[in-house]
Amino acid sequence: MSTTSDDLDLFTPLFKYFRRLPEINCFKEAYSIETHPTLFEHCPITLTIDVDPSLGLQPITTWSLYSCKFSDGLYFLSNSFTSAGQRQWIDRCINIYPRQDKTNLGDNSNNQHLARIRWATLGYHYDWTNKIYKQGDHTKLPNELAQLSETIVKVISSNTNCPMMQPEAAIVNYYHINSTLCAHTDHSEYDALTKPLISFSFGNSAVFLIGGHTKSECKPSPILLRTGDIILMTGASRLCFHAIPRILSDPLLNDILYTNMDDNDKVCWSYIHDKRININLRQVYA
Ligand SMILES: O=C(O)CCC(=O)C(=O)O
Repeated sequence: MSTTSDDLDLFTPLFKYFRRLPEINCFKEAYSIETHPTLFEHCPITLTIDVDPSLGLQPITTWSLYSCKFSDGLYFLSNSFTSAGQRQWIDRCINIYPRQDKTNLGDNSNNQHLARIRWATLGYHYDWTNKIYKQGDHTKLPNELAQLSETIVKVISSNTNCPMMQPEAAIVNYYHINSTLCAHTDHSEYDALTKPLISFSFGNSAVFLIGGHTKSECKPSPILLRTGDIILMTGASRLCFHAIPRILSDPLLNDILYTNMDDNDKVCWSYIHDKRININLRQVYA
């Protein structure tokens, strides 16, 4: 049987390539402002708003916002969290968000399964089998998470053509060093697909691949995501295939996050030192 260009999967080969590439080369080849500055366009931030100190953010004047030239509608934001702020989000992802029954392991109310938690959902819970959200399957989205994403989207929207969004559902992904996330699109959000999706990275680094609307549309681009980085998918990029082929052990993680540890920080460090946590938020209904 002949292969047409429609069948040509340009995504999987790059996924496999980064899966096997030596770690040091992943750090060099995945796009970052340091290694591939010409692929990012700096977007000046002009909006100044008061940011709630409990969100763990730096003053907005220190944030660095870029549009990604390789994926239409994709934004990359760095320098927005303080170290203490990141520790606080990691703490919530370890000690609060997984203590419920909407996790890959079901009930985790005593956090007895933390080491094996792969995901937890908050707000409207995603039904992974049927790939839908249900109106009735909802718990309150934690206020601080809603406030964090609203603040970031407000700032980005004021400087770009990204629309505002109402955060209604969150997925917290927990990655071990050998974990991957297969290529997928996020298209279950009913009529809210024109609204941005916002995604936060904490802990070890990752290679994030973003391709086209089909796996054959274009070769995916690899982005390096480090602790505290934020990406926002809007416009064309909102419905693009994306994946995590690789988690990378960040040699600077301890220095960046945990120089002076209290007892609770020690507990968090013992979890995160070989993990990555991603929190992503979406609007589900219009
Ligand atoms: O971990 C990430 O950065 C990506 C997560 C993701 O794509 C998802 O949960 O749909």
